[in-house]
Amino acid sequence: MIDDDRKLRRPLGGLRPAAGALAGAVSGFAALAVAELVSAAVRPEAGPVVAVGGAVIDRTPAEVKDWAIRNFGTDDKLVLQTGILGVLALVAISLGMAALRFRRAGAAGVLVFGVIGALAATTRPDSRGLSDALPALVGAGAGAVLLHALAGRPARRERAGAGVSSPSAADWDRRGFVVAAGAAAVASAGAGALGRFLNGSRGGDAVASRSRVVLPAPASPAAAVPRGAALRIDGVSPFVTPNRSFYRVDTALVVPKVDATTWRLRIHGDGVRRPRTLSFDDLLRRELVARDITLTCVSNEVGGPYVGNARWIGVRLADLLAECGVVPPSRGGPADQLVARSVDGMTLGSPVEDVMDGRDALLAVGMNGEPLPFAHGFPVRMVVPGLYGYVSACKWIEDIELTTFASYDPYWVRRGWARRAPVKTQSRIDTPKPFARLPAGPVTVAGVAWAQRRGIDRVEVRVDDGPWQQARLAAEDSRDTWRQWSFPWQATKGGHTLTVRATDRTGRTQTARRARTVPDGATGRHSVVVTVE
Ligand SMILES: Nc1nc2c(c(=O)[nH]1)N[C@H]1C(S)=C(S)[C@@H](COP(=O)(O)O)O[C@H]1N2
Ligand SMILES: [Mo]
Repeated sequence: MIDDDRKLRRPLGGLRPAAGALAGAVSGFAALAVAELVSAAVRPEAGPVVAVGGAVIDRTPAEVKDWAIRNFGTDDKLVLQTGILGVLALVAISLGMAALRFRRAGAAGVLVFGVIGALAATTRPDSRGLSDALPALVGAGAGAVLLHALAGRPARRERAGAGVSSPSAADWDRRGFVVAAGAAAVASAGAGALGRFLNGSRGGDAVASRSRVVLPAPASPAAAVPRGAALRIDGVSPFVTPNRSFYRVDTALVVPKVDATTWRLRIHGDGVRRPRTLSFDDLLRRELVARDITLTCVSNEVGGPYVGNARWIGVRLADLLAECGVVPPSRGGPADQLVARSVDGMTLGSPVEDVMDGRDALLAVGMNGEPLPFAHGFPVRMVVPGLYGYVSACKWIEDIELTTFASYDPYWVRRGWARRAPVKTQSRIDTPKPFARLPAGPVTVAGVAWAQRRGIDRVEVRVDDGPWQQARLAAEDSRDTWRQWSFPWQATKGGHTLTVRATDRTGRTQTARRARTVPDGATGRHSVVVTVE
């Protein structure tokens, strides 16, 4: 045992560092693969990469999160997980190289990372307790044992006898090592693939419950979208955003799959004289309304993509709250903040006053004619017209607590975002695209503008430093939806900057002052530079 190390050093000869790196990489891979397999038995959210990723997201300052969204868009989570895997690969390789010299220390290093993963998994807000530690611990255990074995894989015992000609001891041992490492890698790939498969096919009950949902016809249907609300112009965002292209912003590395048949929503807190717990069927039995509402993310840059318009079906939250005995603060109620909590531990806080002021604040069960997609909050989410998503649109909701702004800061507020965040008036040029090359002559400039709760009254376009010229507004669906606009432009040769601004029904024109998204939404005007040839 004592001279394991020496034995290895000799046969592997000049390949020592490479062998160490390989041993480390294979052991790290094995650890993650076993963790993946165990997470399929526990729950996918407990997997170490998911858990550490979640912990990183939670600790990411608002500026950095915004930078990530800006640069990677909805791929931000993929980038994060790839980054974590990259770091782990480097660590594993280093540990493998260290293990050749300090065999125990290498294995211990792997275990340390297992403990980090386990800590992350058990301290997630949606953690189910100690069982969440298992994937990381078992995975790291497997990785540590493997690294210990590979790093110390003894040379061929002097079985062949010194005098017997064998091609080369070094070759034999090198091959033995490579075979062992290769076998471990193949076995790990199998375990990992099985884990992936099981994690991917999990949530069967949730999927089945969603496919069985039949949304009743809303007692209060949405008014038909007026003819003329949707312009027939190439390149303009469609008036209704299809579910598959609706933007998605959330912190969930694994999309929660909630079984609607066991789902419950609890309503409780300050001034809730009749607390209630509702099932999905309880909601479907209530009067359903359908409403077109444009949803916007506070992280949307001027001209950015995080805005979409859908026809939501749901129950009116204000009615439900009133039945529970909730009174808005303006009528003496004690609670001014409604905190919504999701199954993944997210918290979002909305002003009770806004939710109960007569607007169509919904507990939505349907989106564009189908049950909510899993990524958009199945079975139930909130949608409140006029408020940015992070202060209103809780997906996978399971709890509503009435409280005060003074006594509780929800998730995003703790990370530097504003407590209250009504949507700001904004407009966007959808066509032409930035840096487009266009032929001289007539060009249709077009896009969307939104000022939920207020409505859009005017959109103007400016070419270079010219005068503001009125764009043609499409018909208004409701003041809670965005409004398309178009502007016929006689494009002349050269480079041009097109700028847009909107004026809402309060008469206020979108400010030119640029503000960043943090803390309560970007301001400024969208412009697009084009070249006319
Ligand atoms: N559970 C949960 N709900 C959430 C979030 C989240 O991270 N977790 N993000 C919010 C934010 S910031 C926005 S903008 C909207 C986006 O909704 P969408 O993904 O359906 O477009 O969901 C909100 N609801
Ligand atoms: Mo958001």
